[in-house]
Amino acid sequence: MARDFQSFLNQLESASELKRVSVEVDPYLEIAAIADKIVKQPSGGSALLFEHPTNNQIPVAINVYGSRLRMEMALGLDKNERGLDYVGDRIEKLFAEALPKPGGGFFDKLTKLPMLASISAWMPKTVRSGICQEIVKKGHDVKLSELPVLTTWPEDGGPFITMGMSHVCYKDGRRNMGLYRLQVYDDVTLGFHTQLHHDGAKAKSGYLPGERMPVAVAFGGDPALLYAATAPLPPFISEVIFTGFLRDSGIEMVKCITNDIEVPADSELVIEGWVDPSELHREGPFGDHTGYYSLADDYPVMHVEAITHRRNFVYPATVVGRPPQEDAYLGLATERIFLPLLRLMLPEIRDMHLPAAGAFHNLVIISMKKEYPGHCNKVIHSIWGMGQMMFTKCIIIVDEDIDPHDMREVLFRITSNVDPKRDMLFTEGPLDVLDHASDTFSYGSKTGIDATRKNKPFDSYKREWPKDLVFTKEIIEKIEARWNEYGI
Ligand SMILES: Cc1cc2nc3c(=O)[nH]c(=O)nc-3n(C[C@H](O)[C@H](O)[C@H](O)COP(=O)(O)O)c2cc1C
Ligand SMILES: [Mn+2]
Repeated sequence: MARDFQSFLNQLESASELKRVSVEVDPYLEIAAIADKIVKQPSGGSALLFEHPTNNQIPVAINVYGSRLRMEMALGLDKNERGLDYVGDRIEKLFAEALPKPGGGFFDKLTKLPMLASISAWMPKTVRSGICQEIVKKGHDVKLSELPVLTTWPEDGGPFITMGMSHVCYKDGRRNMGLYRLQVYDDVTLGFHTQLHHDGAKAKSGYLPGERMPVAVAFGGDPALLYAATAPLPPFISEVIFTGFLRDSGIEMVKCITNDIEVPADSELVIEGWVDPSELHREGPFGDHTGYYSLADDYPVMHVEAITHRRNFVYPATVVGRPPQEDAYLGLATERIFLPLLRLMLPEIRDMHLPAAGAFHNLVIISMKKEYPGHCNKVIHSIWGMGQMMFTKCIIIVDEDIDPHDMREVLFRITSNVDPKRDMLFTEGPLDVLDHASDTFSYGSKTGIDATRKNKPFDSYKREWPKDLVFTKEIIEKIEARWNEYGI
């Protein structure tokens, strides 16, 4: 089980999931254009290792997470027949085991001991040294221009770091790790793009103007870390402990050279520094995951104090852009892993699909079992109240027997079952800050569409709802048994 990025790349190469590019390729647009073409292949193409970026000795790895298989490999699930759904099963079991059984008494408590032991195994362990500090550069030796940072789209405001996991510390000591892009302004300053609704932004708002919030941006390490950095975890759950849960073993952490933040010891590269939340600078424009350039806006600046790395490090990058991109597979993992959690609160939900084209927040399709009048509306409103799902612009509900991943089926049900005036619900609420359709920043309208059959007694439909066209089991079996006879 690979626990550092380069071991993971080797594992991918052995599984024919990684291709090396040995000719010189330019980090300015060229690498991005190649990666964009590869990731749009049907199952995400292969991971790429650009061994010779122009004017640079540092190899660039891209599209590492860009397929369902590689996403599963990153979480150590490729040999598990439930794949990504297995993590959801574990979360469900964890909750089921944690809750005391009525009348369970002492023996019930005893059965919880193994669970408590495994939880302690997920905790990070502080170690004294790590490969990420084999080389330490401070003061005048800090030069961000030495990194092969990509410029991904022609009208981007500059080069952007896209696979750096920012570790920050709340004022009360809690830690947070998130994947936020960083615009390279010069050799020692970066744009710190923590969006309004994310924990990264909340952490910095606890610091007074002029105060320095320590930050460390780590790259690589256990391949599951990157997933955790993107997962919509509530603020009280540490992404590093969550990674320990995903891998069933805690991450080794080492203290930074210039501040008290701890970073995964097996990281490829770490950029240490600080952010004064009151110091803002123009950030962007940037070709974003919405498929458009997001407008330039003011964001905090990160001042770099040290760069540390392993002796021969690889620089991880990704292209953010018109879907599908590599992040669609991170989103797929979230869809599968968080479904059981959602079902803990909304057990009527059967399945859920966030199509890549909807860029995470634009479209969610849910299949559910309808049990009372207004049930679909209840689920739609609940989704709008659920963590980062609050951004969803359009929620579509289909019946429990409909596969929400089958877009042909979903479109058929929407177009045939929906009476638009009756079945479309409109409201207003928070939107992703990157949404451009609304007239107002981060606020706008939303719709919920009830595409279920309108059966009595739950719906006030006055006529008789027609039956679905289905062949009987007998006739299906008969034609299957005789299929070769037909000669077609
Ligand atoms: C490739 C990629 C780039 C991202 N860039 C940003 C970004 O620049 N700013 C941001 O706030 N979130 C960005 N995100 C989303 C966050 O990583 C994600 O919402 C995460 O759950 C936030 O965690 P937090 O709530 O702990 O801050 C990005 C996600 C991906 C997959
Ligand atoms: Mn968080």
